[in-house]
Amino acid sequence: MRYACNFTISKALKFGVVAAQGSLKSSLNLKLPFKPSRNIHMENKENSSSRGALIVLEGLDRCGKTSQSSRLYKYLDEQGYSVESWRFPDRNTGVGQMISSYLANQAHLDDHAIHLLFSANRWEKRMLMEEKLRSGTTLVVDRYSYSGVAFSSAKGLDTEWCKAPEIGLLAPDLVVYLDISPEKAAERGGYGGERYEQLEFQKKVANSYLTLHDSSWKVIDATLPVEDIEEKLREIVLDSMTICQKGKPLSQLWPS
Ligand code: NYM
Ligand code: MG
Repeated sequence: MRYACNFTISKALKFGVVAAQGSLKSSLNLKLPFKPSRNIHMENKENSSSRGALIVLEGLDRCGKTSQSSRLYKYLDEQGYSVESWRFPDRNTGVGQMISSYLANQAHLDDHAIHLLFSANRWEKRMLMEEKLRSGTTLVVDRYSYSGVAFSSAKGLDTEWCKAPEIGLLAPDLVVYLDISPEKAAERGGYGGERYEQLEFQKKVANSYLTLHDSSWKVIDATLPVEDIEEKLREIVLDSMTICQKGKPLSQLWPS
């Protein structure tokens, strides 16, 4: 059976093109020819709720998320923005190490148990995440709750059950789904020996992802040349960062 995800997502959801924003440095130069005094900054209400953006990249294994995340991080950093590159699972914590050995097939866990560990791995970073965003740092995050639900529900777990432990985590300002068919992703090679890195399973994950789209999602065709993806990504990310900088309130999963 021909896999329909690539067609459905890429063509059905039109990519929202936004005008590229200038760098933070240059926009500051434009708006503020003088150095603002501390008082002006404190009195400006809009400025006080200004924050960084929570940007999430999602997609199948081998869709190019990790390299696009690092290219995006490098670009934003070079432009002078306060930005950090994060990823889930975060394998550096105790919980992350349990997840890592599960993925490496060294530990065997009940599907529900590993789902909750992936979720706990996000919860243990939630407070830090909020602090970073409120302090004005933009986070570029490689996988988040959507991976959690897509991969676990692809095993047959109930979607609503999978979503429950994610409720209350910070909602991303932007989710970029790098859209590739499972067959094309598999052709790229480089599936390691990790659990889940199999074509038949990735087909199920792709279908699960389809049910998760919400208003924070944008889809980019992951089969485009790397530079084209990078350019589209920058445009939508800068747009999202501008909105957050103006004082968009933080919200929580799951958005309606
Ligand atoms: N994964 C990732 C999950 O099953 N649930 C989650 O919550 C997250 C964040 O881990 N195949 C799966 C998806 C991947 C695997 O991630 C490892 P990565 O980005 O390939 O290192
Ligand atoms: Mg992977």
